[in-house]
Amino acid sequence: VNPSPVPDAAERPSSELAADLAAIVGPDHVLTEPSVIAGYETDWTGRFQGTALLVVRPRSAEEVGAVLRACGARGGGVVPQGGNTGLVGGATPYGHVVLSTTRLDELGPVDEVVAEVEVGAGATLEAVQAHVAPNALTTGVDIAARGSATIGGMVATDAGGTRTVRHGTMRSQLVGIEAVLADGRLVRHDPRADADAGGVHLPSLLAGSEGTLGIVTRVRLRLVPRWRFRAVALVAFEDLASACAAIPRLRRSLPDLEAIEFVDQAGLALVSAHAGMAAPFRAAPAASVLVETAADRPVLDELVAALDGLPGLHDAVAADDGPDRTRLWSYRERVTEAIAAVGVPHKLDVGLPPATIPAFVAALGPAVVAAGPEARLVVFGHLAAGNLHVNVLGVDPASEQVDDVILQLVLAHGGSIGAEHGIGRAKARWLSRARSPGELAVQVAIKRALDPGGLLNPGVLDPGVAPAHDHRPGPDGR
Ligand code: FAD
Ligand code: 2HG
Ligand code: ZN
Repeated sequence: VNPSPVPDAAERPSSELAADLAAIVGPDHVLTEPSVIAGYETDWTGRFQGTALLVVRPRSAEEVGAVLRACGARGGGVVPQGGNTGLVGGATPYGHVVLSTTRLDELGPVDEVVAEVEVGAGATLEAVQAHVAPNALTTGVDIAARGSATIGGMVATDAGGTRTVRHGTMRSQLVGIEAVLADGRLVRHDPRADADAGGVHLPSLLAGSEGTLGIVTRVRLRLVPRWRFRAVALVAFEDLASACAAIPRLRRSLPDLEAIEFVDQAGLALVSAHAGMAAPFRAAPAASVLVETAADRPVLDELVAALDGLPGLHDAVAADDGPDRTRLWSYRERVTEAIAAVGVPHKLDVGLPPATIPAFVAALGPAVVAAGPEARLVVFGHLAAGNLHVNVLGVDPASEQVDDVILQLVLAHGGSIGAEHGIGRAKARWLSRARSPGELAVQVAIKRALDPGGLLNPGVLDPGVAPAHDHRPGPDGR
């Protein structure tokens, strides 16, 4: 998907800028060779394909500041990029400089007293999890892209994942933050004590800001216990309504509930075939739900008892920690990679009020069929959070028609157009439909105050952005 040119996209590669940046970060960390920068120009799905003026890889917050000052002086946008696993085109450059954060990967000492750790924004989630594991701690947020996704990218998108039912999203894990603003100024929120309130909360301002307000360089993260015992069950429900009705019962009966995740029939078939795993149930269920509980005491019996007698439950497979648990999680965690192996999907990460989920999903089928004879629907996601991932395969990646139909359906069901992946470029033009005018005015005012030149991530989270691919009327008829 190639958005209409943003004003600075006409800027040509500048050897002068490259030389200025090389003086800041060293020549090895300014990349201009087309074959080397190709990986920074396309998103994880392959749907968003842009071009980078160049890629610059600073090693410290001071270098980030100097890079932004140099880029600001020349004009032209800067796109922050971490692991490039984002799914809304938010880290894809369209003639911009890519500022890669992966060298900001320091791992600070673990503070066991308060269960916190300070890490560089470019550290991957997996590296942080491995770093704190010897202290019997882990991160509150966990996502399948842990091997590449960076802490800075996860803060910028306010990532959710499979444990939000227990620990909330990335925003809730933030104790302190360091960032560089568009003019190169360093700002920090570094509380001396855990109890610290009052004033504008910088971590909250930057969480979910998708690289448009500042470049996150360092983060102090709250950690959670790495429980000694886990139990997981993959449960077959006769329909999605029964699966949804089970949520409050499971919340009540499982005090240590960590995940309630959903995969539809198409998703389960796709992932089984892709991963070479046998189908988990004899009859393919309409709704497969993965339930996990974790504590410092054995929890498998408790989980099995909680499932007993749930209305609409047809079958279940349960396991405690070990290879069987990994296998059961694969049916959920590997759906994204199974979809990617088949084609370039349209991805709509949306939030729904729980009561509307069955009706919403029932309405998706006919809506997607109308998108074309080849269209294939896969729905899965974080059921307890009302967060569904609607994926459509077999539709021209450049067309936005099916995206519009689905987002319209989301709003008609009282839902939200972005749940955990962010808005990026993919959904920017829908912002004016999904947020109140007052809320948008505040967002625009904050952006103007912190980045008056519009240097950071042009087009992302921008309610005034032109339709991403072509000039068909937008959702509000413009
Ligand atoms: P990038 O893709 O590099 O960037 C994402 C956004 O953040 C862009 O707007 C970018 O400009 C901005 N950004 C990056 N770094 C910084 C920084 N240091 N400062 C300021 N802005 C920055 N997401 C979920 O929420 N939950 C999931 O369960 C989940 N599972 C996934 C599973 C797979 C297999 C894949 C491929 C993706 C998944 N994602 C999930 C999406 C993705 O991993 C998250 O959005 C993640 O937070 C992106 O991190 P990143 O480092 O790759 O960011
Ligand atoms: C997940 O929950 C991710 O697995 C990816 O958020 C969702 O691929 C998707 O649509
Ligand atoms: Zn998700």
